[in-house]
Amino acid sequence: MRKMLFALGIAMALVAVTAMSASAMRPDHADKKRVMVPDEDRFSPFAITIHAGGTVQWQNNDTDNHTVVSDDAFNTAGHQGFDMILGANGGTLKLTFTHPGTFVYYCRFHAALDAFNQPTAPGPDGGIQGSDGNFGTPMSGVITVLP
Ligand SMILES: [Cu+2]
Repeated sequence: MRKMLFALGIAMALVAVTAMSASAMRPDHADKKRVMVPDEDRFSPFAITIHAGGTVQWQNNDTDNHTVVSDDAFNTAGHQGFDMILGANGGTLKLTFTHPGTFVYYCRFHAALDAFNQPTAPGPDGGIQGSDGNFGTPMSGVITVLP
């Protein structure tokens, strides 16, 4: 009987440890946010805030390819040198941010950085001129990662 109780105790402890590690691997409380590219050259919303451990998914609902590029000059949230294609017609990208900081990004097809690391619109060479005569705003966004 005593042996059986000991075995039962071990089994219960194993169940408890398994349950604890499963919940640690599956942080259901972590932020999961989405940035959409509508059928035009912009990220929506422009700015989002998550907590460390959270995930952001980009989805491109435009008929053109776009990119998510983050320049190390102002990226303090990790994923240094990030430069990925966000494919047309539903393409997705997902990033998990493990520590606080800012992830400033742009689309290299529809924005560029000037000599001072300021995003600029593509202008007459690559931009599409609107009826107001402007060549749009640089396609960019920012993710703020809080502790
Ligand atoms: Cu783009």
